[in-house]
Amino acid sequence: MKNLLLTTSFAIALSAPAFAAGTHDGGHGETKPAAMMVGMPGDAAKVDRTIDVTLLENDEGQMLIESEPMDIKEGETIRFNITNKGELEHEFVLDTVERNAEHKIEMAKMDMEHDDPNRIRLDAGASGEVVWTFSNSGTFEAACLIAGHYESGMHREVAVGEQMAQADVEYTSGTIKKIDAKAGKVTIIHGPLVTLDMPAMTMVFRADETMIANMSEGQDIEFVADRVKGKLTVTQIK
Ligand SMILES: [Cu+2]
Repeated sequence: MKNLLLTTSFAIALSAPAFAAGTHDGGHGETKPAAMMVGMPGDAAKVDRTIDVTLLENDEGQMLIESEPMDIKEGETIRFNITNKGELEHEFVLDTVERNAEHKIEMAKMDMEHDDPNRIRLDAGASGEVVWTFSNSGTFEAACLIAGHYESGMHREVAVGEQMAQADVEYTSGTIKKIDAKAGKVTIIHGPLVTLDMPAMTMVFRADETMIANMSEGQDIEFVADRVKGKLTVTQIK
């Protein structure tokens, strides 16, 4: 019955891109969102990037999930490339901290081997992958819920941040003093560049052809500048 419910919920999630909410009775008796809080199974053909993960025990008796920081942007699809370099069997489960805590209690009572898309169980030396789309921002968790492993250190924060909205970009106002199209340079009398920690002044920036084509000397602009390959560059203009 559980598999049937999961299949149904994923079909709904896949057929409706704007799918937001909806609940059904999960296999463990609690009410579970059809698409989980932590996100939904990702499309392996549309992976944004890969995070390598190592599961292992160390000499100090700790059990660890090692990887680069799991800082993810909302909407990103990640391939977790997971290798169990330990001597014991381990899991990699993506979920909310709360749900991991609930499942950990159940796992302590009875070791269950799940076959859900948000988790994988690996024998010592084995590797595998979880492809996951993080559709909601928030703080989630990667963990191993085999009895005692979480307590020995097998959990790691998964931070999913909101996509930087256009409104969050700091535009600075300026006046174009001079354009050198050939050199790809533009001189701008500008206000403080907050993100670059620079006061108001007149400075030469790099800009690409397309950007320069839309500029004229004496024009008042709103722009965003950043360091690109070490050079101050106009990256956006309006
Ligand atoms: Cu483990």
